Amino acid sequence: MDNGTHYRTCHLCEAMCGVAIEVKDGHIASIKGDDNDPLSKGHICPKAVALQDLHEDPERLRQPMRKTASGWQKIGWDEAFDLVARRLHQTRKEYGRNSIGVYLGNPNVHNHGSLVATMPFLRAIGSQNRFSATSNDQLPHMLASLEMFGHQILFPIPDIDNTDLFICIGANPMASNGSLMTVPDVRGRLKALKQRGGKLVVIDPRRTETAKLADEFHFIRPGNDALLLMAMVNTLFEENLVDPGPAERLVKDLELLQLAAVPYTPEAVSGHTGIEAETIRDLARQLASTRKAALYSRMGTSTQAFGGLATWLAYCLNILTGKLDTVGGVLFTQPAIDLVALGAMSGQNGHFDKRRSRVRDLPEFAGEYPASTMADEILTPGDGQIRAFVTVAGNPVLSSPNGRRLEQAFEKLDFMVSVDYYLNETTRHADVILPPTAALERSHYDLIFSMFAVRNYAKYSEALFEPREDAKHDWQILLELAHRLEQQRKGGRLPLRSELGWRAFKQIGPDPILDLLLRSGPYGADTGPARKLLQPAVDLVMDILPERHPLRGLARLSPVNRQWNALPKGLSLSALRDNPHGVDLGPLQPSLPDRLFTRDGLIHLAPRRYLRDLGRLHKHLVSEPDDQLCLIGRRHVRSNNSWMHNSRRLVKGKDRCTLMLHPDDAERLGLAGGESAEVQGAGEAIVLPVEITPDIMPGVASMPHGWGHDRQGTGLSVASAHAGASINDVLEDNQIDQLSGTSVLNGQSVTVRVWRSGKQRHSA
Ligand SMILES: Nc1nc2c(c(=O)[nH]1)N[C@H]1C(S)=C(S)[C@@H](COP(=O)(O)OP(=O)(O)OC[C@H]3O[C@@H](n4cnc5c(=O)[nH]c(N)nc54)[C@H](O)[C@@H]3O)O[C@H]1N2
Ligand SMILES: Nc1nc2c(c(=O)[nH]1)N[C@H]1C(S)=C(S)[C@@H](COP(=O)(O)OP(=O)(O)OC[C@H]3O[C@@H](n4cnc5c(=O)[nH]c(N)nc54)[C@H](O)[C@@H]3O)O[C@H]1N2
Ligand code: SF4
Ligand SMILES: [Mo]
Repeated sequence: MDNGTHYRTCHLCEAMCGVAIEVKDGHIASIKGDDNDPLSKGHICPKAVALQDLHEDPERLRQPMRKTASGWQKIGWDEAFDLVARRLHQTRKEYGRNSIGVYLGNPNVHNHGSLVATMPFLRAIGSQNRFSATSNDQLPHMLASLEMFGHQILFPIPDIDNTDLFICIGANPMASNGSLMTVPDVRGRLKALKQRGGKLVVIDPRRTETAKLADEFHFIRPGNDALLLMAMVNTLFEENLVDPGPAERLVKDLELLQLAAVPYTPEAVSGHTGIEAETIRDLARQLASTRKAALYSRMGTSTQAFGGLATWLAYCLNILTGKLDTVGGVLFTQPAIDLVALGAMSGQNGHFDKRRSRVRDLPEFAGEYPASTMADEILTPGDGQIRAFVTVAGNPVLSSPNGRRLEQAFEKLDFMVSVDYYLNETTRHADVILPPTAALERSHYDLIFSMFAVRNYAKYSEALFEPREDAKHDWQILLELAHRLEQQRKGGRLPLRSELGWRAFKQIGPDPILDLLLRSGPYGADTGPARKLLQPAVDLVMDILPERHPLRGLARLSPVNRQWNALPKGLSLSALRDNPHGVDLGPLQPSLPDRLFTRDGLIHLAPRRYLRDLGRLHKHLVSEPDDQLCLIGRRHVRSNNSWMHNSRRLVKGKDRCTLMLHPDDAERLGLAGGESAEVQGAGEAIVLPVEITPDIMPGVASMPHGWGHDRQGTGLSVASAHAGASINDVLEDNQIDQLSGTSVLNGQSVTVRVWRSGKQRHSA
């Protein structure tokens, strides 16, 4: 890279901030916010500097590694690919295709090359035993989108820049910078909301950094959001406040929802939620009476015992009060590369519960089983038992519940391979590690988070540094493995056509595919006269074809679709290269009914599976509220899941892996601030320092996830020196939201006691 300033998207979290990276003599001299980025306008968070730390980290692996009796050994790529393909194929041949397990971690969705290569890779593996971070995260949102709108990644995004009331439940965007809402500089945007007279309401078991900006804040007892939201639905019907507005003619099963809400009066849920009945009514009234309002829920409401119901009800509330498809409410985006429409075109709207996992009979979602059952599938003997495992950009030992059990499971495998550039808590169990290039050595286009942004926006970044000659991108690794696995399956040789196909794919890579998708997308290069000619035909097609016809999908997608006539045109890869700060494609726009993908073209307010799960919620409603201490998670702006603790600049300062306790609980337990507490779930106990604060609800303890770097045999010296403890060593993997299969990461009961230093502490 020549000296000068390079503009780029920060890929670390969902906010997609534009960064300006200054390079001098082949090194990064500074990383600043890009003032000319139309979405982030110069905003960055403290993590942006970690782009440099990650790039320069001497402990980042740069060559394939093989575990031997005498330790890790560097090997060449060809040898590594051969070994991995051979071992995986052997397992498959001996025990069947489902004997290979695959786990895909979060950074995959920040990497367009991986996204393009994942599908052929998974096909080549051919196993149904797939897992990902989704079931520890946003699965309930995907399920609600699938059930209600007909497509698993069609999310209603809060129009935060235009709203007058933002109700934020179970999310802390001030720390996380937003999720399923790409919102760089959320502080600035919330400040602007207040300046125009708007209001921020936060509902959380902890008075979070976001809550501290709120005009109104309510503690909620963890795991009870479905009750709160049901009582808000109940109030809307009781007080005749239901008015779906733009969605009026499109909603189906309104009466079923009304009926379902009957038992959940504000009085009935008040004990469990810890929120007064009148406050609940007032929340419902405010939402109904503010024309531009958005109710937003995230991690805290999705990864809990009633995550499926809570997320569904959050969507329902926006619809019942006319916020869906309203400027200032929640809207569907229109991204330049429209994976929603592309998916629908090929019949890939998503699916749920098409098959069930072998050991615990849990439903698949989008072809994946819940991460909480990974260890069961490895440890339980029988037909279909997982014997070899692949992780790609994931650290499930720290990120999935009961990480200790998962570690035991990984040790039982015949073979394990990790595509990852760190020797960490997960990859230390692998036999082979295949490290990809670092992010600054590859180009970047945010295929996923462009779809969730609070403004339509497109940006492409060139690689900043030339990769080393022997380095491989994630997509190259995945395609090479896929190719070799296919060859093995066919006895060593592929038919000429498919051999050529694989070679071509490996030659081309993801960027020409981006170009094709950009050009043929809604903002694609203007087809000029051809468009005039084609337009009548396309209009006809749209009018006469049945909703689900593939041709209709094609027409919907093409830049000549009349629905998109008003959109700016001309996007292509070269157009994006000419605009290195990114291209603003305008504010979110109403898009109903065109953007619905349900078979009947309607919004399903009361899908059966939610109604069926209400039995469980009702049982909870009529149970006695318990007073056990329960554990929840939190995020900090200087940390990102489990894998950025090797950056000295990010981990410096005071210990952030602390157990927050309310003063009343601390007193009851005899714990003073700074003292070590032992936290015990059903399995392991962990030890961490206590932080006493009135900002946490009595009866609730909070600690961050992604720590616990004291395991032996990793190659992360900075992280190990700031080890912390892993919340997922305490959380059980048998607690899931029974509707969706999502892990319960918030609200599990724990016992906390003073830790006496004489006692044996778990050693890795
Ligand atoms: N208790 C609790 N558990 C949680 C959560 C919680 O809130 N509470 N949050 C959950 C959520 S939302 C998520 S998304 C998951 C995340 O869970 P995971 O995705 O399993 O874990 P990460 O910590 O993101 O680890 C990412 C891994 O990818 C590697 N990596 C980073 N960049 C690249 C790359 O470009 N290519 C490759 N090949 N590898 C790369 C890193 O070295 C690291 O090993 O954790 C979940 N777990
Ligand atoms: N700095 C930083 N940014 C990140 C990440 C990170 O690790 N660090 N991770 C990224 C990822 S992968 C994701 S998915 C997003 C997540 O982004 P967010 O969804 O904003 O995640 P959190 O900050 O964990 O906020 C969850 C909130 O839910 C609250 N909560 C816990 N239990 C309950 C409950 O039962 N009810 C209610 N109402 N609230 C509850 C917690 O106290 C917490 O404030 O963040 C992304 N951004
Ligand atoms: S908020 Fe921070 S980590 Fe997230 S994209 Fe922006 S600079 Fe990167
Ligand atoms: Mo996540």
